[in-house]
Amino acid sequence: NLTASLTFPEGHSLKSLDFPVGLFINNEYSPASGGETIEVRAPAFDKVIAHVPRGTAEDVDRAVEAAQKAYDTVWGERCPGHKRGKLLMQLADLFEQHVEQLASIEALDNGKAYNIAKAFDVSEAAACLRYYGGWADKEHGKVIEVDNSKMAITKHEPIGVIGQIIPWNFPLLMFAWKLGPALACGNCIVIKVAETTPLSAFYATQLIAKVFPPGVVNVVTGYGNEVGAAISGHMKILKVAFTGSTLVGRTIMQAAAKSNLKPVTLELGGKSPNIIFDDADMEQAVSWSAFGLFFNAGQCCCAGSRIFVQESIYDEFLEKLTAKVKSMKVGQPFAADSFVGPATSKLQFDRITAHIQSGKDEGAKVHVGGNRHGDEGYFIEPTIFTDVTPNMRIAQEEIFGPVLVVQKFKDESDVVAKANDTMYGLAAAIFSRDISRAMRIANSVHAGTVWLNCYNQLNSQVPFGGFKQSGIGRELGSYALHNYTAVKAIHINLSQPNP
Ligand code: TXE
Repeated sequence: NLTASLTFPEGHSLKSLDFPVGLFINNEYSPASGGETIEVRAPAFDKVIAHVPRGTAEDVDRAVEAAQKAYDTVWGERCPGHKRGKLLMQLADLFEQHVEQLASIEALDNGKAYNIAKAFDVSEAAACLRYYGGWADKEHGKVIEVDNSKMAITKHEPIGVIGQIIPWNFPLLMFAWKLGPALACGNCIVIKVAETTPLSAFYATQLIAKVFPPGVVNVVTGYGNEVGAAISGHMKILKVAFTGSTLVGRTIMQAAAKSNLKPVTLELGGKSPNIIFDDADMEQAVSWSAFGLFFNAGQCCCAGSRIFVQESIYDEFLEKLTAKVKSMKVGQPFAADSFVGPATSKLQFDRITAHIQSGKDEGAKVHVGGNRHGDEGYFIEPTIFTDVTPNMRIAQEEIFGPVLVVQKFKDESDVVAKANDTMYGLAAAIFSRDISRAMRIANSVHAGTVWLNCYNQLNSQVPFGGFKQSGIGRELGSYALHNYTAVKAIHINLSQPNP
């Protein structure tokens, strides 16, 4: 049965939704070659809501063939940039027209609040596609002056068939971040969505089929060590882009090296420092800091999971942060005022609770929370740890849940050393009214993104990616286009005789 039939809780504007969930190859749906399926669960209710194909290496081969055929016949340089751009913008429009359906699926499948999925995930996904639609006819090469007897030019060509692998924390948004630049540059795609949250992408394939020729975008669902491994080790996939754990990022790079040396971009984990100086606007710093960690229940790669507060304001900040965190509503995705949703899967719930236990065992103090919330679904109480030392697991490892670690610092050099004491380098934030101080720290922290007096700000126009073990390459902005173009240099002899 290649259909998902979702029903939504009473009171929600949408009652039910049916849509296809087969492997999406050549704009058609099919079961997995092995005939097996994977259960998809709603984490807020802990119940099975759909079954999707458990794709195989053979299915990836079929998707690659479809993508190659589309690339050789209708896409790549055969479809001019302005036309590719128009199609991307049409898809953006369709995302917006289907915002209610897409956000409802996201809320059920991932557990995030419907209102947030609508205002953020789906809107930003559409904005991203539209932004890259604008780039599709603007990624030009150069004319390079050498001497009068010859001319050299560069062309920015598409790479060909590319592979992409995405996680479950922002299922539709990550899908758009990957599709946008790759399609704008003229590549064909084989993408694996996360096995836990595949449904919004499946709904989106119906919209893709309305806009793009068959084979341009192919979606293969399945497990990482099956479909993901087949993509990253494929001889005919010429580039792979991945978002997920640092551990799997390493595996992807090894598979790329062992197969055809395909270039790799990786957007991996983080343990991002959020630094509060004594001259910060206290109310704003508290509010952004709570948002910086608890947004998406802490399941953000750039989550501000290590807060450093200057000694003299530590007590006041902690008191206000505690009040703010206690006021955040933990709840069902379809309740209007929910802010903190559940962990997206049982596996993640178990990983987060194990981290909380390790904090308790290693002697940190649970200042707020620290337990499961309720008895239905994978909810965890928003948690703050204090009395943390830098070597504790909760201070070093990415928890990827609603768990915050608050520490004190003395002065600028102390906090820079503490902030950089991590293998990660994805993001950092600084709260201060002194722009010179804020910029000094911004220049000193090892992070691909630095927010001054705000947190979790992401725009399609602005590059995003990690230093150190947080990744390789940049997504978003014009920077992401470099991941998806092959530069060709052409030398034209005008009058130079062979000596
Ligand atoms: O990640 P995985 P998981 C971090 C976060 C989280 C931890 C584990 O700390 O707690 O990772 O989450 C596919 N070859 N992030 O286990 O396994 C997998 O099917 C190819 C941070 O979910 O990395 C899925 O599609 N692919 C992060 C995707 O990789 C493989 C977002 C991500 O899953 C594979 C998610 C393999 N061998 C987790 N194994 C971020 N940067 O935002 C798995 N996959």
